[in-house]
Amino acid sequence: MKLIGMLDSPYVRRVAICLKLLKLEFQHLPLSVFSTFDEFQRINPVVKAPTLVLDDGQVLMDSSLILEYLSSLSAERRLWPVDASARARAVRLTGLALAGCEKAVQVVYEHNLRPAEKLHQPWLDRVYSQLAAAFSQLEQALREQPLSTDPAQLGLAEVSIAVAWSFRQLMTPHLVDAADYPEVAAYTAALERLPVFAQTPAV
Ligand SMILES: N[C@@H](CCC(=O)N[C@@H](CS)C(=O)NCC(=O)O)C(=O)O
Repeated sequence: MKLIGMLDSPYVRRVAICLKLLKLEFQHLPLSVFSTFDEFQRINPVVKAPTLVLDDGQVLMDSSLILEYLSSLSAERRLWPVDASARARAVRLTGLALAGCEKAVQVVYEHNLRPAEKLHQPWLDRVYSQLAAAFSQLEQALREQPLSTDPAQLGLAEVSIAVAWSFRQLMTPHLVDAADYPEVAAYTAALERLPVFAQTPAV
């Protein structure tokens, strides 16, 4: 299997970390959807990161779908809790983390890809408020019920929260005051110290 995309993408990074948690062999090709667009396009004409190229040549995209596929390959390690109510919570937290990623990406694209005179402030304000809401909900959820930092217990919710917060910190540090999200920040810092995270760095 080949994972295509750069680890500064939270979507690529969460797939890379989960591949390691699932102990699946893969090769990583850190192509950029921007600076190496043509090379990326030759592998996946749609140019979406992450892209996963299977050994039989099939090209998968979308981190959630890729992770669903990868989960089916591992009998011993699960990325979601088995218990229905724990699973619902994990799905909820993962959705919040992914919304946080999506909104941070939108801010980056709005500032980096659109000419400054074409910035649409009402749209950006909406995105900022959605970004803050996603992390506020995560903060409250972690305050009510902490998540495990045991590497053996990590699943998609845990990985996605830490990856999302690190990405937001990296890309939009000016937008959110980390001091307002102490639980999310501390939880992320704890996971970033684990070997599987440290060996899969965003930068
Ligand atoms: N929902 C998708 C989002 C993936 C995504 O938007 N990736 C960005 C890189 S962070 C990308 O491919 N951008 C190029 C584009 O959308 O044209 C997923 O979970 O994989």
